[in-house]
Amino acid sequence: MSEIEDPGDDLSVTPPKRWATGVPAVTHALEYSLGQTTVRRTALTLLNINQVKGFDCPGCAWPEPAPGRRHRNEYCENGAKHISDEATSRRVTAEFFRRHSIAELGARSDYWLNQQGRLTEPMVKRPGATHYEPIGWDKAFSVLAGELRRLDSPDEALFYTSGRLNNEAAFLLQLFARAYGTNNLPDCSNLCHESSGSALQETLGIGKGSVSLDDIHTADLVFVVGQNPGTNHPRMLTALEETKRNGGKVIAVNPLPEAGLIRFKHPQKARGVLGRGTPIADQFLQIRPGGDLALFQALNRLLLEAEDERPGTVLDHAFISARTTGFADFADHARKVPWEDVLAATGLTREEIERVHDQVLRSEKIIVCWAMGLTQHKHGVPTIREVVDFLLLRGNIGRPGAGVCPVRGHSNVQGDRTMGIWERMPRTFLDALGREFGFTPPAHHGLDSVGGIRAMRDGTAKVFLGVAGNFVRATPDSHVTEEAMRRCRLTAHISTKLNRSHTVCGDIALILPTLGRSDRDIQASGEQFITVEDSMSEVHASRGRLAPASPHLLSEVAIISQLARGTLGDTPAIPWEEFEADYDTVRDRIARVVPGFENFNARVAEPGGFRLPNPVNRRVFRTPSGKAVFTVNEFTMPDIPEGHLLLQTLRSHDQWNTVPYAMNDRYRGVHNARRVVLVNPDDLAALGFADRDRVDLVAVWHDGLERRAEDFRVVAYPASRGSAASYYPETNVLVPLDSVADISNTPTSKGVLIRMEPTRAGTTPAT
Ligand SMILES: Nc1nc2c(c(=O)[nH]1)N[C@H]1C(S)=C(S)[C@@H](COP(=O)(O)OP(=O)(O)OC[C@H]3O[C@@H](n4cnc5c(=O)[nH]c(N)nc54)[C@H](O)[C@@H]3O)O[C@H]1N2
Ligand SMILES: Nc1nc2c(c(=O)[nH]1)N[C@H]1C(S)=C(S)[C@@H](COP(=O)(O)OP(=O)(O)OC[C@H]3O[C@@H](n4cnc5c(=O)[nH]c(N)nc54)[C@H](O)[C@@H]3O)O[C@H]1N2
Ligand code: SF4
Ligand SMILES: [Mo]
Repeated sequence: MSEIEDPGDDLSVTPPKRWATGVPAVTHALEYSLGQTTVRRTALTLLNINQVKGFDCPGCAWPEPAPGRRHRNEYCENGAKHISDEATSRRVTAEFFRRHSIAELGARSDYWLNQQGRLTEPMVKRPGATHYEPIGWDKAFSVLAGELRRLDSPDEALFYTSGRLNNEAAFLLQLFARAYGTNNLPDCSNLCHESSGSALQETLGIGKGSVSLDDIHTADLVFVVGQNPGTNHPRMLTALEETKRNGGKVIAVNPLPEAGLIRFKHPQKARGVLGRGTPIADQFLQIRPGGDLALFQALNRLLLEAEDERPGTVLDHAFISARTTGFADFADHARKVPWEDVLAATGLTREEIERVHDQVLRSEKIIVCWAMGLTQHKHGVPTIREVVDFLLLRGNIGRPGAGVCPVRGHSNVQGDRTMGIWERMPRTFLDALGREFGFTPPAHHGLDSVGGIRAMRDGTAKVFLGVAGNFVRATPDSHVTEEAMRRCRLTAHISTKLNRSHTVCGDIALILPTLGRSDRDIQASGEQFITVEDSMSEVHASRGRLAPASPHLLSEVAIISQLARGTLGDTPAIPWEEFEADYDTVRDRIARVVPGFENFNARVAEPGGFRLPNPVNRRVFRTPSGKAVFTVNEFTMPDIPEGHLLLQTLRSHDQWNTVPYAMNDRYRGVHNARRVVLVNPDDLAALGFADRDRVDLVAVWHDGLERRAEDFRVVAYPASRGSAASYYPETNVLVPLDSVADISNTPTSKGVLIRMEPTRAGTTPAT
């Protein structure tokens, strides 16, 4: 294993890749694994990932094929990197914290912090201290429980989770928060697919996707909008390859010509490795940032006009009249969408859009997939509602090969929501929970992620517990957020690895280290497994297979159960000890509280688990009217004044959310640097900049605060005009806390208005 250093900045650029995966991907994954641990542990890890008796990949939420159809190596390059990052042999010990002050750790890069390895024992920072010091588990729980009990109101506490958390721990966490008395359960979904949830709940009556892997395989046409699957959901390319083999078409919509959207080389098949690979997108629409609402409005207008010309042949009238409401108002509005505005907003030509329309007319079964390129814009919710309008028009909802597919991020982000991690769970859920455990859950809504930051900033939230995430790096307006966290009485994190959030402390701070997905979990009743739900509502078991990173680690279920006992005292109707001893008993309760989980333990014991029912697939819509809802969405033109660009903050190929694994973005050809901004050469010329210039990125926002990200290198890149792209979390300083999507309150991480200035920074590059 090599020595770890803070990465320097030594930018080199090669042409963007035209295809994703193939042999280099396999090599890169192995290189990363072997840099972290031994050959034996690498082999053991990789043999168990995504296998029926192994553990679920802790990467993204893309589903595995049915058990009989799984490949021996059912994982991708990035999945292998995620799991090696967890299975690393490096360790962060008490001695490490003695050597490094918190201030010193805070000055290190995200990369360096993560590379230190797995956390090994609970640590505390006491008021006024400069260092973390070891603390026993019992003492740690009593400190945290004591602070929780001391609050004037339970609503002064925040319980943040990322979608890495498993179902059992998530169910217990929300039970604990509600039994304690608050709905303050902000999560990473607030920063991620909340716009999808909001739009789908309103229009279809359930905030989840409706399609299965088989639907993708058998669709006639799949749209991939605002998504970079080659990097972020690599095995989605295998599914799209099958769609194409079955004669289906793919249309990609993106400001960037992402490698995976163009060609795919299957890494586990000779044909893929040696050949030119499969072309993925039949048509690539290089849209202007934020132009998707206009695009789908134009497609809807074309469908209505086609129906006028050939009545009874284009729209699914039987479906529209029996199962939907709002069609007339929607149609009135859609017919009036002006073409000149559509072309300006999308940057596309009318011919390009008409070509898509022709393909739509030839396709009986259509799926639209999307991710952060839609959800993280101010008009993310209206955009997704317009996508639903588009699908409803031809009855592309609730039948095989058709539907909505919000492609989820974290491996169990969808499951955590199903388990009740949401600040606004519906009354029916709260009532069922209260009945099962003999208490009255609070009825008023809790705080989401942005609301939680405001509350800490304003001093109305005082205790923060973060589970399985990196809150200060995941959230916008880094300086504001860090200040807010520092105002807390106590900040605590249940984590596997060191990250920046551990260095931004309240008066007291705790690090509570835990088992990862790959670690064996043994409790009083024997070996345990946990469960997860993927992006397509498949629920299955996951069993850790490796020796735990340290003998002092507790599982997340154990930590939450012990904390709950410490805080709430004896709660006869909530048997925390039993839950900790045997996770089957947690699942028995989930079965009684959460619809769709009846007989949970028996069903999850089946190889591959089971799929949760989605009423939309029976064309049952749980909206107030009982019907799917057409919506009227005001046309929005992203406003980019002259001299400015709309910046999107996105992921490089070599990072997992807030954690860079390497300083590269391999497919985009960016090497050894992360402080770069990708801009179209024509925009650069118009703005008076040149490739490799050093610039500051300055956000334009109406509160008068200057938000500046210093010393970035410009890279001339084939991005759509008016757009700029740069990596998160380095650019989170630029996203104003109050710049959020309408309705969903999701930070507008893909729509930050900026200007570039020659850098003010000295000649030494920042890390
Ligand atoms: N390797 C790896 N895998 C991951 C993650 C990771 O960090 N690393 N993170 C996981 C998580 S939590 C999530 S949520 C997902 C995220 O998955 P993605 O949504 O694919 O992630 P981003 O990198 O944010 O990329 C956004 C994509 O949308 C495009 N885009 C930006 N703005 C627009 C727009 O206005 N219109 C359109 N049409 N496109 C736009 C960008 O060019 C980019 O291709 O990935 C998950 N998987
Ligand atoms: N500017 C900008 N900001 C964004 C985004 C963006 O596109 N642009 N994307 C947003 C999105 S989509 C998301 S989902 C969030 C992600 O935000 P988070 O989910 O909060 O962040 P992660 O980087 O996934 O969290 C990494 C940490 O999780 C811990 N961890 C890993 N595995 C485990 C485990 O098994 N158990 C426990 N207890 N801890 C574990 C490790 O300590 C690690 O350091 O960021 C959001 N922020
Ligand atoms: S596609 Fe996602 S879940 Fe599957 S192996 Fe890759 S990272 Fe893991
Ligand atoms: Mo996400």
